[in-house]
Amino acid sequence: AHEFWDTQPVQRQDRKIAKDGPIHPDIPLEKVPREPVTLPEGYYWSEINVDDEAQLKEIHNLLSVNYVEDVDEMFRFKYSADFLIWALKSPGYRSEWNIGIRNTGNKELQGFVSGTEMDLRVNETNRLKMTEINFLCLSKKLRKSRMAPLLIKEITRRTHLKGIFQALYTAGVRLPTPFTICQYYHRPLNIRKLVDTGFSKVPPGSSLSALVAHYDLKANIYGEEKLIGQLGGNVRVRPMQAKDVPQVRKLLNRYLRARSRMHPVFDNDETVGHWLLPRTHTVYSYVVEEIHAGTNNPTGKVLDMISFYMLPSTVLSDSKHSHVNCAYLFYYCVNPEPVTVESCQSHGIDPTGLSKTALRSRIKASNSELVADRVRTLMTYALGLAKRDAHADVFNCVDMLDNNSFVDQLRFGRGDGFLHYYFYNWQLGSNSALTQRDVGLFML
Ligand code: EN5
Repeated sequence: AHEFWDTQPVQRQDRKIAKDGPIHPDIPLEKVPREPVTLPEGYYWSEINVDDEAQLKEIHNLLSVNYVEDVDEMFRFKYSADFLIWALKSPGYRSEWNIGIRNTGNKELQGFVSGTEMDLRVNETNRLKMTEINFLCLSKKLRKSRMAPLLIKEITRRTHLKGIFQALYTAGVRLPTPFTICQYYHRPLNIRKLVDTGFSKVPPGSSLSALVAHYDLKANIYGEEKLIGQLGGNVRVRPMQAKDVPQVRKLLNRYLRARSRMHPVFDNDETVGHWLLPRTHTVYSYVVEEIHAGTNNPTGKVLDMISFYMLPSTVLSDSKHSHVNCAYLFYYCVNPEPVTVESCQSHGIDPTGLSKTALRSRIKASNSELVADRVRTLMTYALGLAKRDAHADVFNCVDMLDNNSFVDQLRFGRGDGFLHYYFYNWQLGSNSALTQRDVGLFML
């Protein structure tokens, strides 16, 4: 039993539900409490102004010392101050959703939680406004104080005040009740350092030099020229620019809708620009653009996009390295020329004798393969780019979306961590459960 979660509108493990929907109805504004949740004696609520460098540093410090660790307490997430600006100041952000708890005595920041409004599609039919909850953190000395529920109740109240009644969050720990559980995968880029810090082990019967060879990004992975053929000849890869935003927005929305059943809907260019335009040491994004055959001149058409963000982990054990520099796969989209009834023969499908439905399902399967191939090619680039441009030691992802199509061939290995996805006040019908592959939403 969970003292707190059992009182909250979250999906129950054992209950069968006919269809997707809220657990409690919307609450009229006049029924939402005007006063903040009561804190224990000696603490007070404090809205954090991220524009103020000093306050930003306070969040950065709180998280650096107290935020998420792996099960063995060997590594701890270390979000940079620039990263937090990116995460906490997206277009339309509300300062009152960056909530701190301070000590009355020394005014020190002891707890934090943030909310970001987003537009989500879940299972085709439902478009929902949700609050994405992140960076829930209490200082270690308050860990047993039962104050996390107070942070959650207060961000819930402030969300209700804005007429939003659903939320989305992820956690490494299992709570009541995840709608899907993803596993982490890791692709070493600097295996010596990973072994030095204990992030990676040399398996029995192997050796460091064998691992170095195994994880070497060969010229045909790292170098650009040789890969161009794989992407189809007349293309090149370059960092994403502001002028690409409108095209990327369309392609990304289309890809997420086609390939997943739970994903954000990007309805304006400003938001896409915020999340995807490159920021040194924080987010790296690249587009595959078409070039005129035999020249180096772009046609102006963007075909694919790939991005990753940088989130180092502090090494908590004794090591000559203080940090592991981790790249995390972020939004991507591929758009291969689709197979159609007209073009199916050139893709090895013989339509003669096939029923309409049989043909349609062959074409669908063939399109999935095209997508998988192209995702794999794109990720090959991403590994090299993460190493070259961001000096990443390891490239991480979870087994969501189309990620199963590359992890084995590109030599990712399973990590010991899991990412649980949760809704607040939204439950899924028994016939519309979501698997890892259905997830098209990346969290920071
Ligand atoms: C915020 N909204 O457990 C919620 N990380 O596997 C965030 N393991 O790094 C929730 N234990 O497996 C975050 N190396 C949840 C994740 C919390 C952090 C976490 C895991 C993910 C992790 C590493 C280090 C393990 C250290 C010992 C790991 C193995 C890598 C190896 C490379 C070669 C191929 C096999 C795997």
